[in-house]
Amino acid sequence: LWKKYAIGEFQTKEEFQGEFVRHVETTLARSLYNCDELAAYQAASQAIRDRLIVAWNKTQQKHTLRDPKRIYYLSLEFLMGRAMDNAMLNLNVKQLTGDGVSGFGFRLEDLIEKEPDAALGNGGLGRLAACFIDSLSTLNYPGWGYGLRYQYGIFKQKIIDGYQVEQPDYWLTFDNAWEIPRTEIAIDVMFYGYTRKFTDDEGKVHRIWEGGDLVQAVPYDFPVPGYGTENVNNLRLWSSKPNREFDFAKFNEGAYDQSVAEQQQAETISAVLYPNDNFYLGKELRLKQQYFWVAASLSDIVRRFKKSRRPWIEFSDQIAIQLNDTHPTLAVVELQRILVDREGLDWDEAWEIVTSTFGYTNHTVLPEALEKWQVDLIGNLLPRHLEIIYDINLYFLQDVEKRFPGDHDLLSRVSIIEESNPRQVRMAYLAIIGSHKVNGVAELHSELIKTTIFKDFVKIYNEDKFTNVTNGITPRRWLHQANPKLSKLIAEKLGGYDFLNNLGLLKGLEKYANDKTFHKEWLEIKRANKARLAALIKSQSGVEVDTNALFDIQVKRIHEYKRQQMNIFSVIYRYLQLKAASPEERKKFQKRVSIFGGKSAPGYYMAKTIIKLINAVGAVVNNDAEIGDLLKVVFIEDYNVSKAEIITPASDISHHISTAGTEASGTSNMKFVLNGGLIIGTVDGANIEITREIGENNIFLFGHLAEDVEDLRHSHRFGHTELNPDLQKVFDVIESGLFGDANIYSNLLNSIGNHGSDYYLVSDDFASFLNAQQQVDKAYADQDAWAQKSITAVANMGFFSSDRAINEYAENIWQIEPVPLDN
Ligand code: 26Q
Repeated sequence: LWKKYAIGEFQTKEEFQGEFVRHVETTLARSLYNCDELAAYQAASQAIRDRLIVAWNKTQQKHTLRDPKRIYYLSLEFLMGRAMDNAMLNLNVKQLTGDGVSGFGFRLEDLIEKEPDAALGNGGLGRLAACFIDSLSTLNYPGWGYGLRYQYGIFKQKIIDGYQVEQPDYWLTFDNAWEIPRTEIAIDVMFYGYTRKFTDDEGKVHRIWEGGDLVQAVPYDFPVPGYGTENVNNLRLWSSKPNREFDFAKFNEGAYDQSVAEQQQAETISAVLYPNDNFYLGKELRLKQQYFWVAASLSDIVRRFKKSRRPWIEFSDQIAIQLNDTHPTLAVVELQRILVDREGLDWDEAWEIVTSTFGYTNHTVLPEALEKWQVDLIGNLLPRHLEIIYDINLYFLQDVEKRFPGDHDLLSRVSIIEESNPRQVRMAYLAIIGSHKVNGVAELHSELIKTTIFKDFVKIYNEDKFTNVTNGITPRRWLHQANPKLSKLIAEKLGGYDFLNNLGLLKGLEKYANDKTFHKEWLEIKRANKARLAALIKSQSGVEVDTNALFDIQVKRIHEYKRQQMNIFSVIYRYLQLKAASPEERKKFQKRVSIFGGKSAPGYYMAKTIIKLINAVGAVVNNDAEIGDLLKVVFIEDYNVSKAEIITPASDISHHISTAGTEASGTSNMKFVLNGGLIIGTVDGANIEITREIGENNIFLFGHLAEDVEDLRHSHRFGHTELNPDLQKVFDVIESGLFGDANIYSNLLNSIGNHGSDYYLVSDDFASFLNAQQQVDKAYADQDAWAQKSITAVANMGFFSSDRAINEYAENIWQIEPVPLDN
């Protein structure tokens, strides 16, 4: 395969070294004698970039020539992580690059570490977008990502005195080899202004939008290489720049200072990623970001379509646009505006094009995460768009009224406009109405949206407007790159690396599930990965952990619904049991390292309290000589994609313990199992499908089911529910001040006990959770049985490749085909 499709000219170490030296001397204007690690990383990345660009150009030319239907994936987040290792693996040049740089006295691992993460996302949704564009390229689909080029990614997390402190992530300090600025394609985007009626020569009445402020959108292109193919797709990220003409006017009036101030205003639009995960904040700047990115992307897409000189009716035969959550929903309105106001199409004809172009993916049922923008905010910033939203709503409600005459409750329930004070635009409803398909991200989630938040729309539309595409992850980054040892062992058994393009082939491992020699190799790799994580922990927090201990991991955004609080309460419970035990009894306990990581939204008080509690527990437990290696509690600072690549392969068990019905899918659950870690989880999100695939003997499930949650919450409100007694013991010791001033934790504890609502059912699930933990300890004691579970699980993870997910989108939603490779 590689011979046929290998990209790039440097075939040998020497040729690479020639390119490397050229870049040190010309691109960096330095000499080899004055080349430190950072410069070496930069030179190596430039050499690899050149190879990428060659293939990228070929791919884009081929697509221009053949003009196939393309998918545009609109996402306000792309959590890409580092690019170099991935590019080397996909271009199949890692070995020779490593040999090449070592000839100059560098270690490739050290150079890789010099690259800052492209952390342009919060968590699951952003990382999903990154996995999806990897799969689009790998499967030879013509597909582009469109996003924002934030100057500051998700903040860097410091832990100071046990508390989270945020620091800005300015990731563009050094030249970024992985992006190509396209200053020549800058696009003007308008804000504010007013609308005006106007009659054309034929007496037709139009409304136009004018008189607003202009900001320029400059694209930066990020090549996205596929694996085992020469196909390289494009991720286009927009950066905001002041509009030159606009500046000049002010400048000429002599208002130089004001002109510069406005310039800075324009630049703020793409300055910073909003750090809330699963939480909606109605800030004007966020709305500006959304429109800026949507308008630039659509202008680009429409321009490309117009170059083909096809009739408008063919628009959706050529173009599919996927809305990654409601963040790009204004695209529905913007396309309708372009078609009607600018291109002169009739409303109905335009609307048909719009609705056959868009698909909408929902990622949450949490009410606090659903976007609703104040009508006045939209009306002021985007006056024409508000008019169009009202028209879309009018026609929609007229249709509903015709089909369900007299049902006024229904009309007010499904109206895009919520008649609250102030009035709000319900973005999810607009996205549903403007799309031909709506999908959830795991089976349970897709059922839940049909029966809860969107149930009226199921009645209004055909049931098959709503569908499911279960999430997936790319095995290239999350197995091959993150866990090279395991990938190699698997390749040895399966006779090659084909499984990286066809993850179903992992099934071939099943026949080794009872092979004791294989168990040894398998567990040895786990041990090595645990040692790698232990070194990271030691270097960061100074805590020494025993790699013989069971590594128990929960890394993800900190959120009450994800229930890190329940996990740390169970750790405290374990500590109390250890303390109460005699030295003899203690020896029977399974050694554990309880590892946490994740960021809290800066303004999320409860989540920050949970972080403080975890760190405070660590400070007590880790310094208790009586306990020693029996229990360690670690909080890993600044969890990000690069750290996930170290952490994921090192887990024995990981936690995916959201209150049933709250986690739409989860994707780290898939990463952990693919790397041979088992999981303890609730019957929620993709855990359910993981169980179905790998077998219920190979997962530790616990807790109430989604269907019971409503009743339980009701009983909290009206019944007298006692706190679980074991949880009460935990609360007692927290309140005794063992982990510092108890007042710090009182709001957290009162949200659960003390007549708190315990909305996330921590107390209701606690007994079942402790029981599942015991099962884990018991199972881990038999290492061969454990290895057998782990191997069986990995063998059955093929379904969770993002390649499978992307093929489903392509077939059922986008109607796109791969573009075959040239020979
Ligand atoms: C909205 C408005 C204003 C500011 C921020 C936001 C915002 C930002 C990010 C709202 C939500 C998000 C992120 C949501 C997210 O990551 N959801 C996760 O998506 C994953 C991929 O489908 C799922 O696996 C997770 O279950 C889901 O929580």
